Amino acid sequence: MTEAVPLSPGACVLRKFAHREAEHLLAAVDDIQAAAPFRHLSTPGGLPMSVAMTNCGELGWVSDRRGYRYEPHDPLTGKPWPKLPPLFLALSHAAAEAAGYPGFTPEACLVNRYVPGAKMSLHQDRDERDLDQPIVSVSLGLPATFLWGGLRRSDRPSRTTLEHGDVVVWGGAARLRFHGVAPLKPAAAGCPAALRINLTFRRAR
Ligand code: MD3
Ligand code: FE
Repeated sequence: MTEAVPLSPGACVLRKFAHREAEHLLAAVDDIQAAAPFRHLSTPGGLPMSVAMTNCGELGWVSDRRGYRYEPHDPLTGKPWPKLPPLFLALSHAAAEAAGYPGFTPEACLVNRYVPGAKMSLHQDRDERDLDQPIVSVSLGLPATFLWGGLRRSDRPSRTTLEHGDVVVWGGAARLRFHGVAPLKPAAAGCPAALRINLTFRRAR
C-alpha cells in the first residue's frame, strides 16, 4: 500500500497508487471515448479549452455559454454518459479511504486529455453540491506540473509534478483552493505516452 503523504492541509498524495492498474484504466478510457468522444468544451466566455474532456458515471461535467454544470446526458450524443467502470469505483474508493475519507462513492468521473501545450488555468472546483466530499484525481501518461494556489486567485501557486500512477485526494481545507496545470511539455524521445490523461472522481450531488 502506498503511503499517504500530505501535500498541504486536506490534500493527500498517494504516489503511484494507481500504477499497477494503469494499463487497465487507460483501456477503460478507450472504451469511454468510443461512446463519449473527447471534445474541447467552451468556457462560458466562448473560448475553447485546450484540454479535451469526456465523462463517465451518472453525471458528467459540462461547460458552455450557459455556464458550468453536471448533466446526466452527453450533450454531444444525447445519450447517458458511459457507466463508471467497476475498477474506477474501487480505485477511487480505496484512495479516498487511504486518505481518511471512508465511504466515498463518486457518481461522476471527468476525464481530461492533455496533449503537449495543453494547460488548465487556475480555477476552483465548486460546481459540486456537497463540498465536504473530497475529489480524487488520478494522473496517467506524461508528467504534468500541477499548480497549487491558495483560497484567493491572486495567491501565488506552488508547483508539484504529478506522474503516471499518482493519485491525489483533495478534501477539507484543500477543497476550495485554486489550482491548475502548466502547459504540458512534449514527451521525451522514446517515451511511450504522448499525452496525459487525468481522471477526477466527484460526488456531484
Ligand atoms: C484541488 N484537473 O478537472 S487534477 C479539474 O490535472 C482539474 O486535469 C486537473 O483541476 C488535471 O478540475 C488537476 C487535481 C485536482 C482536481 C480537482 C481539485 C485538484 C483539485 C479540486 C479541488 C482542489
Ligand atoms: Fe479542478
